[in-house]
Amino acid sequence: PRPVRLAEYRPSDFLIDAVHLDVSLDPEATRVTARLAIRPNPLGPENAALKLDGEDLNLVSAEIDGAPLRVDDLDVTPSSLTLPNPPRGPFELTLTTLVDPSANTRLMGLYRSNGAYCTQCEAEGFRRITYFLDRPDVLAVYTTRIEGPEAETPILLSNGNLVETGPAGDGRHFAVWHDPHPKPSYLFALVAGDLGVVEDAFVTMSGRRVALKVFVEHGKEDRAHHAMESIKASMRWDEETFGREYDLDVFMVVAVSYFNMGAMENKGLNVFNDKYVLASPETATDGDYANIEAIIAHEYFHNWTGNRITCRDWFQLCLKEGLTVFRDQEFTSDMRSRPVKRISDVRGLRSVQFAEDAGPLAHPVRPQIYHEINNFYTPTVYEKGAEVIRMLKTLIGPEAFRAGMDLYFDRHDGQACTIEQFIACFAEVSGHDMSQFLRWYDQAGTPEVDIRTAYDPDRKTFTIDATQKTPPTPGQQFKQAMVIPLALGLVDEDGSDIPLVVGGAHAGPVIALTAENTRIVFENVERRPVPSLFRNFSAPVKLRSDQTVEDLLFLARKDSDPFNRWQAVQTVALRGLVAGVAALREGREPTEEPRLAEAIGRAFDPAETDCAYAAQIAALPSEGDVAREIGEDVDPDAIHSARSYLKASLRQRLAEPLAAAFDRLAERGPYSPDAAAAGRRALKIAALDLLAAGGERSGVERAFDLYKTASNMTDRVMALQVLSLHATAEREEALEDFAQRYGTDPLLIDKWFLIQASAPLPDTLDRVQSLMASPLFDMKNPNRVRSLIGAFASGNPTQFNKADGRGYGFLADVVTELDATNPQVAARLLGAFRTWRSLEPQRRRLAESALQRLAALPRLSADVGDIVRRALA
Ligand code: BAL
Ligand code: ZN
Repeated sequence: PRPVRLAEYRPSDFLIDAVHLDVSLDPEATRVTARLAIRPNPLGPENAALKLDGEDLNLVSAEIDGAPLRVDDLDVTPSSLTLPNPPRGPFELTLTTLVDPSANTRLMGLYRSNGAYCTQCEAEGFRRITYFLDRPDVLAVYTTRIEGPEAETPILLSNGNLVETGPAGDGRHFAVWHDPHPKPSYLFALVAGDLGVVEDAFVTMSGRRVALKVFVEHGKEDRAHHAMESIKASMRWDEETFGREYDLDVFMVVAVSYFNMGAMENKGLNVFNDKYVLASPETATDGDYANIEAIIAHEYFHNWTGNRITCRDWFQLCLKEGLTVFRDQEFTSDMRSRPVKRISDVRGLRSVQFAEDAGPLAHPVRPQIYHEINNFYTPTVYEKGAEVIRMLKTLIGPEAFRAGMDLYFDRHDGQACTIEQFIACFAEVSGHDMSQFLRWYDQAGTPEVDIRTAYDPDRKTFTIDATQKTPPTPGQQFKQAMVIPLALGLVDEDGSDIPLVVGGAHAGPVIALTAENTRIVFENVERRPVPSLFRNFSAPVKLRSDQTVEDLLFLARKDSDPFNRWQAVQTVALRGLVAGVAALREGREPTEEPRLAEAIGRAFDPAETDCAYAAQIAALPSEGDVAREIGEDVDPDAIHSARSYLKASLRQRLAEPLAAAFDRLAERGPYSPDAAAAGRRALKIAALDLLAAGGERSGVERAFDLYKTASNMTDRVMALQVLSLHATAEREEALEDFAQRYGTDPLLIDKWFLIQASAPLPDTLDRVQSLMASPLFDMKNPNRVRSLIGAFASGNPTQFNKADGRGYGFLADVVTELDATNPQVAARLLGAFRTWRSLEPQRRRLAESALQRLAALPRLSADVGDIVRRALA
C-alpha cells in the first residue's frame, strides 16, 4: 500500500461547511442520511473531482441539491465515493448509507458495546459512518438527529447542545443535537442506549452554568462520582492555569466497556473506556483513582488543545497530544505531588518511549511518513511530545511560555494547525530563534549526552565538557545537534548550590547545549562541587557521566532537587544491576554495594514523611530499565536473576526497618484515595515486596494476611501482586479467592488476569492460555485482551522471552486471530517486539522467525502489516 507523506500534504480540493446527519438506529442496518454543504476550496485546483472517503458502507442513494444522482454519475470503491464532475460552486450533497453496527468488531465507526451504540472516529472512523472528507483540516458545523427505539435507547447523545427531542412513532423517539463549533470529523460522536447518569454542574469563570453528565451502565452510578469530581477540578484548573473556559451548555462523559483506546475527546461528548471512569473504594485501586483523574483531565483539556485548535493533518498529531499530555501532567502535579508525578512520568517515558526510540519502530515526534496512522498513537508522539513542550517551557521560561500559549489560542482558535504555527507563537513572544528546537519534532532517537568534569583548584574553575550524539534510527542515518536544556546545580559540601558564574557573569540554572561538544567553565569555585545534572529531568536524553558512586550517594542525601535525589539512587542501583548481570553470565555471584541498601533503607525511616516519594526511592529500576541500559545481547533471565538477587540482599540487610515500616503503615480508619494516603499504601507495599523477596516465608505470610484482611482494593490487589511473584500455596489460594469474590466484575477480573500474566513463573504461559479458554475472557473486548495477553507480552520479560521461543509463537498466533476482528488492538500487542533486536542471538532468531511467520500471512491488516514490516526492516 502507498504510504502517506508529510511532504505531499495539500489542502482539500473541497470544503464541507455544514453537516446534517440523520441517524436511524438499527442493530444491523442503521440508516445514515448525511446532508453535506460542500464548496470548492478557493485554494484548490479548478475542475477537481470530489473524492470522499468511505469504508464498510452500503450506499442507498445520492442526491445533489435535491436531484437524484445516477449510479453512472458516481464512482464507488470499497474505500471511496467519487463525483467526477461536481458543481463548480457551493452545493448540497445528500447521501444515504446503511451501516451494520453489530458486525463492527473493529470498534471504529458506529458499533455496539454491551447493547449500547457508540462511535469512535479518531483517526479515520467517520468514513465508516458516512462518505466524507475524513481529514482533520475539513471543519464543519454538525447537526445530528438520532432516532431509535425508546425502550432500548432512551438516551440519545451527540456533540454540542440538545435542541429538540420528541416521539417518532412505532415506539421510537428522536433527539437533535447541534454543535456550533466547526470541527473535524474525527471529533464526531454518537451514543445511544439505556444508561444511568450522574449529574452535576459547573459555573465557569464568566459565570455560565454548564451541566455535567457522566453516563454509565445502570447500577454503576455510585462509581461515577470520582470522575465527576475530576471533571470539575479539570475545568477549574484550565481556567486558572491557562485562562481556558468551557464553551457549550453541557459537558458529557460516557463510559463504555468495549473501547480500543483509553478515552476520546469528542466535542462535548467524551467517550471513555469504563476502566478510566468507574471507581469506588471496593472496586478501584489508588492507581485507578489517579488514572481516572488524569485521563478525565486529558480529554477535557483537549477541548482547547485539539478541538478548538486541531491538527492540519495527522503528521501533526503531537500538536494536540504532546501538548495535552503536558497539560495533564501539570494538572496532576498541581493536584498531587510534583516530584512524584515527575518521577513516575520519567519512569514511564524511559520504559516505553526510550525503548521505542532505540528499536526498529523508532520515529520522530512528528513522523514524515506513515502507512497506517493508527500505529502512531505512540509513546513518542504522546510522552516524548510532552517532554518537548516541557523543554520549550524550560528554555523560554514560564512567563514567555504562558504568553506563547495565549497567543496560540488567540491566533489559531478555530483552525487546523501545524507544529510550525505553534512554535512560531513562542518564537514571537520570547524572541528566541526556534529553528534548532524544531529538530526535536523531526529527528527520532534518544540523544545521548556524555558529561565529563574537571576541577582546577588553582584557577578555582569547574569545567563541564558535554558531548551529544543521537544514534541512527530507521530512515535517519545522520543526526544534527539538538538544543538540549541542561538544568544543573553545583552542590557544595553542605548541600547548598554554589552560585553559577561563567565568563564573569551569573549563569544558569539552565544551560542550552546546542552543539555536539560544549565546554562550560564555571568560575569562583572554591572546592570541588558535586554536579547535579539534568535536574527534574530537564531533557529526554540518556546521560553518561563521570559521576562516581560517592557523588551519587552524596546527591541522594543532599541534592536540593528531589528528582535527582531519586535519580542518584536509581543510577547506583542500575550500575549494580548491570554489573550483577555480567557477573551471573560469567558464572560469578553478583557483588553488592552496601551503601545502596543504606540509601534505600532511608525510605523506610519513620522520619520520612513523604511516603509517596519514599516509595519511589525504594522501587528498584525495572527489568526493562536494566535491559535498556545493557542495550544489546540482552538475556532477560540473567536480568531477572540479578534483580532478584539484589532484592533478596536488601531484604536481608533491611529486614527490621522493612517490617517496622510495614506495621507502622498499616491502614487505619476509612479508605481515602487522596495522594498522601495512597503514598502510605505505596510505601507499605514496597516494604512488603522486599520482605517477600525470594519467597521468604515471613514476607509471603504477611502478604497473605494483608490480602485476607484488606479493607480496600489497593491493599488487596497489591498483596495479591506480591503473592503472585512466588510459587506458594498462598498464591493459589488468594488467586482462587479473588476470582470467587470478583468474578462478576470484568474490571476486577482484568486485574486478576494482569497479575497472573505478569508473574515471572515458568508455568505462566500455560496459565495465560488456559485463562483465554475461560468464560471470563473475551477476545472481542480490548480490555480483556490487554489485561491478559498485553500484560504477558509487554509486562513479563522472562516468560514472553522464554528461551524456547514459545512466548513469541503464542503472541504471533493471538495476533493472527485478533487481526481478523480488531486490527488496531492486534497491532498494539505487537509493540512487545519493539526491542527484539537487542536480545541475545538465540532469542533474537526466534523472535524474528515469529515476526516472519506473521509477515508471510496472506491477509494481514494494514495495521498489523505495517508494524511487522517495520519491525523486520
Ligand atoms: N485522541 C485520542 C485519545 C487521546 O489521546 O485523548
Ligand atoms: Zn489525547
